[in-house]
Amino acid sequence: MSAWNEAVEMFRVRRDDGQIEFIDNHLYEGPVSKLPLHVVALFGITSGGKSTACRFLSCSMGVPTDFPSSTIGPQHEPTRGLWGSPVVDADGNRFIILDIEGFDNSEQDQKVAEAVLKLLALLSEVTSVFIQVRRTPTIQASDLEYIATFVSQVRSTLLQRPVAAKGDAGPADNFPALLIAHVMPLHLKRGEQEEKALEITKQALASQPEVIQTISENYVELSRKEGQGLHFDYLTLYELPMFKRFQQLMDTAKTPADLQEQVRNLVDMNEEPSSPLYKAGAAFLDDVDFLRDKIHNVSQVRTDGRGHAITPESFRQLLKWGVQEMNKVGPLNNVYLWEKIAIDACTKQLQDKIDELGAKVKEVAASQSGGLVEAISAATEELEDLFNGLNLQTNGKARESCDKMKASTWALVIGPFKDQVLLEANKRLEDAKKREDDAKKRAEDAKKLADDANKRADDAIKQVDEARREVQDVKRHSEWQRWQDYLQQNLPWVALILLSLAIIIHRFSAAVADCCSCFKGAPSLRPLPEVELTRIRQLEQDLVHMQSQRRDWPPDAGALSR
Ligand SMILES: Nc1nc2c(ncn2[C@@H]2O[C@H](COP(=O)(O)OP(=O)(O)OP(=O)(O)O)[C@@H](O)[C@H]2O)c(=O)[nH]1
Ligand SMILES: [Mg+2]
Repeated sequence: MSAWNEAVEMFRVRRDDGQIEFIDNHLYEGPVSKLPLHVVALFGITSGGKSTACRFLSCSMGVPTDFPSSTIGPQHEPTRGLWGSPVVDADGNRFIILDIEGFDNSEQDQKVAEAVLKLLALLSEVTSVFIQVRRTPTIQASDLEYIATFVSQVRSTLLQRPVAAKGDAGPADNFPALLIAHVMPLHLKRGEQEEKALEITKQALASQPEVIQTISENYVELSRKEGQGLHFDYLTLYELPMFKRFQQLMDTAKTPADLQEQVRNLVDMNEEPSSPLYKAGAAFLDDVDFLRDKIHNVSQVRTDGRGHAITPESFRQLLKWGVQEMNKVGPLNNVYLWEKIAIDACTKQLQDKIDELGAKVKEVAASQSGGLVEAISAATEELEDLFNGLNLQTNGKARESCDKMKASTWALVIGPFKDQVLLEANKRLEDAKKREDDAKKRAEDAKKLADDANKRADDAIKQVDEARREVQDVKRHSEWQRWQDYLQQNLPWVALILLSLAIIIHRFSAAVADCCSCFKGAPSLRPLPEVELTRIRQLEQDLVHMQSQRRDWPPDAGALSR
């Protein structure tokens, strides 16, 4: 087992005026600060054995803590204020053990006693398990009155019971569990301890039912026996008979393991070696382990005013703010208390963020390189995001007041940069105007260029049309030329063919006519066939001659008529 941890002082009660001082320390920091926390608080009358129980319980839970315990007798130094162990991982959860200044301390005056009660009132909002450590020879029903009185005092004078809670607290209600750890020279077996709790409850119900009612309304139900809901559990811590030796071991043991080993070896010579009480030290340590197991069994994380699990961080908020409120006069409404705590929590987060963002903005402003407007607007947005992420109840006081705080503090941070922002904004405006003019000019130039381009394009189209037309003309011309050549080459032949045809037709028709005239009578007036033949022959000769000299075509009209 590792070395002793120092117990952490969390509250100091000023002896002169009973004011409670919150001592902010590292207890609430680190990676566990946002994880659910089980708070285990030991309370009871002074010299009851609370600090001793805390020391051994912390060893048993794995976070051995040097809770300052007092010595019996004139040197008795009582615990003052509130001390805590570091947060410990046990049974898969995180626990913190608290040792509270005892009641009825001879040095306490009324104010200090009230302050202790206030501390308990505060703790009743976050504690998962309250352990009343008592050291009386017996326990009776009337002994419960003490716890009931304390609870009712807390509820009636300091902290109102949540309005939502009605009747007995059920097993899962947001209330603490109550264990009574009775330091006595009796070592009860496990079953016997539960029997004892039932017996005490039955006795109390018969004689003082209002006491049981108060306890049932303010502590969760832990079990049900014979139809009776038990709102506390009872167990014993074996009271070692060898006071001096025990205290000596606590004062001198080098390490927690060393202490546990030596305590385990403590034997009670007055007991028979066969008796379980012979091994007194082992019986005591066994009881402490049983107390630890009970804690693991009954402990459930409490929730804050918004229904969120208590964490080291919210625990700190409660202690810090709660104490300020408790230092004023009660009674306190617990809704109001949680509101205050929520306000403090969000105020702190906002303030941290504002400090961080303010530094960034300052840096940008100092660099004089522009961008201040963007820096401020980005920072404002980041701040808003944080605020919205706080999930404060809509229309709640906490939201309203944190919103106000945010607005006013942020205004104070960015106020000094107002002139610089204005200058930057004006310059931006001018630049923007200039840019707009430039853009306009560029647009005009572009339009002009576009017009020119359009015009050039039109011209080009025109030129293309013209060229196309020219090409067509050339094409047409060359076509015509081709025809001309063709005709020049082939026309005489065509004419010759046609002429031949005409002659053939003529000769044929003449022959037909002659034939007919033979049969019908007088010869026709047509020239004689010999004359005709001569003419045709002449014509043929002309044609042959012309073909040899194409240029003379057509031959003059006289030649043809001959
Ligand atoms: N023999 C014996 N002595 C015990 C036991 N528990 C506590 N003591 C002694 O009782 C004395 C007071 O014990 P503390 O643990 O300081 O008691 P406390 O309740 O913290 O006292 P205050 O802080 O003054 O309220 C110490 O000298 C312890 O040694 C026990 O179980 N057996
Ligand atoms: Mg003490």
